[in-house]
Amino acid sequence: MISTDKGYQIPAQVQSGYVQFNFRNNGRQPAEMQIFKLKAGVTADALKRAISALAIGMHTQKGDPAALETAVINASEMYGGAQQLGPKANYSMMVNLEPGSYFISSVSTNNDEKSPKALADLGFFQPFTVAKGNNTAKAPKATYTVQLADFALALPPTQVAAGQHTWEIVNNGRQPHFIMFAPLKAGKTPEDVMKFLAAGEQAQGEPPVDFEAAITTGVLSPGKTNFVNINLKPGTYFAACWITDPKTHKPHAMIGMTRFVVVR
Ligand SMILES: [Cu+2]
Repeated sequence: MISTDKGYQIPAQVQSGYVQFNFRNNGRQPAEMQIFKLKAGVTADALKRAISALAIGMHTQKGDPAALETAVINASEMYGGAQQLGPKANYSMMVNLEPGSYFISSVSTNNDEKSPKALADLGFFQPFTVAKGNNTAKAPKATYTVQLADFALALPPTQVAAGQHTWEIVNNGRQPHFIMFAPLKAGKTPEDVMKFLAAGEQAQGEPPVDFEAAITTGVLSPGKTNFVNINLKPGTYFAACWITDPKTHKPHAMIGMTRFVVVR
């Protein structure tokens, strides 16, 4: 599953069951490759329109983010994937897929500030079919488990070991969730991060976490699980989910979905 500057190169079909996804970004910008399953009765065009509207809405900060997200939720089931995958970066994960009509897409825009376009309208919306077959792959063994809930993050109770590990990311909530691990900048503390978060749009100065170095899973619909292979370096990470709660209109990070992880 490769992302380029012009779109994706992905297989047309995979077999149902546990599927290993190896994402690779060969483009010059951060890539997003999220897995969407078309809900029954929804057309591919309707899903693409909902994804494009959300991408433009997030970019221009116009429109109600919760309503734009709800349109995507109503059109699809989300099975995770890669978000914010840097140029030349790889990200692999395993997910259990039922037969159906799926898409890899991006909920981002291009870099045209004057008239931003949704990447979904520029080739970053590629179909693939999940067909019944004789796939006997089993769920991998995970070293760490993360439970996503409305609205909390349950992480391993103790510090985690640096290096490549398989993490099981489970959405036990009733809303979609994901998890971002962003390293704290040198000299910054969890208190600095929580102050910055509480200030919201009034926050001053540089963020205390390095968002560009963050490792971010794709969005998971309720009940979905991803087994992701991630490599955390020693340090303290800010873990958060940024989906919007349709009731409070706040990002999940502002209503409980934050934690700090010490990696040694
Ligand atoms: Cu969330």
